[in-house]
Formats: sequence, structure tokens, C-alpha cells
Amino acid sequence: MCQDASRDPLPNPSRQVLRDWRVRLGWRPSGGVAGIIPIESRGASRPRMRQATKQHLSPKELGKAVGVSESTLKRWADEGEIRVYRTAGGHRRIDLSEAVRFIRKTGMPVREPRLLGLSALDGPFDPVNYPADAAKLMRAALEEGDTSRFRAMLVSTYLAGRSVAEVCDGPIAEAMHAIGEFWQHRNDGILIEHRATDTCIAALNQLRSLLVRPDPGAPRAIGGAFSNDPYLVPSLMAATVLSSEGWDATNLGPETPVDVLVGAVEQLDVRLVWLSVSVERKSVHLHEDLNDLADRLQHRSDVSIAVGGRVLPQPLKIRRPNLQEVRSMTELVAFTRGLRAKA
Ligand code: B12
Repeated sequence: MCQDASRDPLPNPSRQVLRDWRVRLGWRPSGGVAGIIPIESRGASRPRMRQATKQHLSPKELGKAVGVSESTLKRWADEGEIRVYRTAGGHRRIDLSEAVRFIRKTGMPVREPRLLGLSALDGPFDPVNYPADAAKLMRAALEEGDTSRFRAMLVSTYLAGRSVAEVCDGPIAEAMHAIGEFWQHRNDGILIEHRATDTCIAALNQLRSLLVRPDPGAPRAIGGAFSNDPYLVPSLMAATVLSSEGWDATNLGPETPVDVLVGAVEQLDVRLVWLSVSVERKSVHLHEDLNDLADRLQHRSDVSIAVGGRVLPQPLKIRRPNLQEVRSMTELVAFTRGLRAKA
């Protein structure tokens, strides 16, 4: 059954496989779900120490973590279900990102997260029954500035088979939008929104580090926000979403002038430029920048520009063949899958 499951060509685990695995392994929701975060010493008397996240695992470690024997794991490796490499001494090793891919594909719950260099997610968060209260619990973690918990929630949701785009458009955006109201009626509102931004960045970067590295021939994407736009999270989300789709994505972040974007396209042989627009400017300035960028990239018929953002005028008043409006991370995925299908 396991081997059939892991041959499933679909990127996400089927519900049935997940259920079967839960029954087989006697998993209980309260048993802890993995969130890939660096192990932190949590004991009251111990200092809080942060260790590097494990980058590779032995078959024994991964087997124990997901509740199968080392020999089963080795067999799966030998059958090509999970990619391994060999150390100089001939021992099998598995990249953490490959372990994550495998866990997502098979839908196996992680029983011993600490063996993967993860910490268990305690408390009532069930990434499988998402989105029942994911938004509420993620919002609480963001509001409290509980970075460890938020990272664990985000990663466990991803491990349970959710797409990065759906989590970004759903619970994270909802939580940040709700937190955005605080400054109007709470003295600590601005503190909370700054802290929540930092927490989101930490969690998204953590997730990015777990994604399978792009193939050497993967198409490149770069993006950010124009000058005078300080918003960090939306562009980082776009980079994470594109990475999860197999793009080699570089986030240039906020305050990126058109010149820099154009230079990067040439230097890095880019196929896609994304832009996030979060600050209301006179629409004439936004249109000037977009026109300028579209003009300067016009000679590159293989380069597309995808523009989105909370305050992007709707509809956008300019129409250019190389410019595409994308209103959400989910739309970005659809658009870029189309691009890759055409290439
Ligand atoms: C954090 C924050 C800040 C931080 C930003 C820190 C940083 N460096 O990133 C700081 C402190 C700088 C800040 C400042 C201000 N802020 Co502010 N801020 C926010 C807050 C809480 C979160 C922003 C965020 O990260 N959201 C999360 C992202 C993921 O959501 P999103 O942008 O909607 O993105 C989604 C989609 O739009 C889309 N998308 C976005 N970009 C792209 C790009 C592509 C390519 C694609 C495909 C999709 C896409 O996908 C995302 C996921 O679904 C928002 C609340 C909100 N509603 O977002 C307020 C908010 C934007 N701020 C607001 C205000 C008023 C201000 C200030 C004027 C005063 C203040 N509160 O401090 C200043 C002005 C700053 C400026 N220069 O203009 C208002 C704006 C109101 C309005 N009229 O538009 C908001 C809405 C809060 C509110 N409800 O009042 N802010």
C-alpha cells in the first residue's frame, strides 16, 4: 500500500492515503504534528538555545520520525520512491527537503518530529481538518508574536499537503488583515503589526528552506515592490509560492527601482518578474513605472510581468501584452503554470 501511495503522481496526498496511514500508525491528533522549526530548548531552567535545522537525515531517523522501520525506508529508497545520496562511507542520506516532499506525497503523519530536527506542535491545531480554525489559531500566534508556534503551524499545514498559495491567500492574509485594524483602537497596534510581519517573514523563510531546490534548468523569476513601497510580506509570499512551483525565485524585496528590475532580468536570464503593489500612490506614478518596465522588457518576448497587490487599481488602466494582473497567490500559480505549459 505504501509503495502504491508513494507512486501516486499527484503532488498532494490523497485523503484516503492519509487516513490509511493514520489508522495504520495509530496516529492521534493529540500525538503532535510536525512543524519544522529548529530545535529550541524549552525547559524553564535551561537557556533557550537555537540549533541549526537538520539538513539531511539517515533512513533510520526518517523511518523513526514517520513510524516505519529503517529497512522499510531503505527499501523505498532502493525502489526509487525516495531520493537518497551516499556518503563517502557508502551510507544513505536523505535531504530534509526530499523528506518533506516524500511526507507530503504519501500523507504520512510525522510521529517523532524532533528526530527530523523539528519541534512538535502542541495544542489544538489540526492541519488536516484545515481550514476549520486555522485562520483563528494562526492569527492568535501572530498576534501574540509566537514565532515558534506560527512557524510550526505553517510548516505542519504544508506537510499535511496544503499548497503554499492557499495558506498565503487564506489564513495568513486573513490574519494580517485583521491585525491591520488594531492600530486604530489599540495602543500596541503598531507594535503588534510590526511583530506579526517579522513572524510571517521568519515562517515563510523557514518554509522556503524546506522546499526542494530548483532544478538547474528551472526558469528564473525575480520580483519585489517599486520604490516607496515598504511592504515585505507580499513579495516574500510570491517568492515562496513560486519556489514551491519549481521556479528559481529571487525576492528583491520592497523599494526596488525599475532600473534594478530591468538589470536583473538581463543579468539573471529571468522569465518572470513579479511586482507587489501595497502602497497607494497617485495611479499615474504606478502606471508610469509599469509602462516603463513593460517598455524596457518588450524586446524580450520570453519575459512576463505579473503584477498584484492589495491596492492595485481594479481594473488596471494599462494593457500591455507582457503585463498580467494577478490578484492572489492562487492566480499567480495558475498564470505561471500556463507560462510553463506554453514554454
Ligand atoms: C504590516 C503593516 C504595515 C507595516 C509594514 C511592515 C513591512 N515592512 O512590511 C508598516 C508599519 C510599514 C505599515 C505602515 C503603514 N500602514 Co500598514 N499595514 C500593515 C498590515 C498590518 C499588514 C501588511 C501585510 O503584510 N499584509 C499581508 C499581505 C500578504 O496581504 P496583502 O498585501 O493583501 O497581499 C495579498 C494579496 O493582496 C495578494 N498580493 C499582494 N501582492 C501581490 C503580488 C503578486 C505578484 C501577487 C500574485 C499577489 C499579491 O496576495 C497576498 C496574499 O493573498 C496591513 C493590513 C493589511 N490589510 O494588509 C496594514 C495596512 C496596509 N496599513 C495601513 C496604514 C494606514 C498604514 C500607515 C499609513 C499607518 C500605519 N498603520 O502605520 C503606514 C503607511 C506606510 C506607507 N509607506 O505607505 C492600512 C492601509 C489602509 C488603506 N487605505 O489602504 C492597512 C490596510 C491597515 C488598516 N486596516 O488600516 N504598515
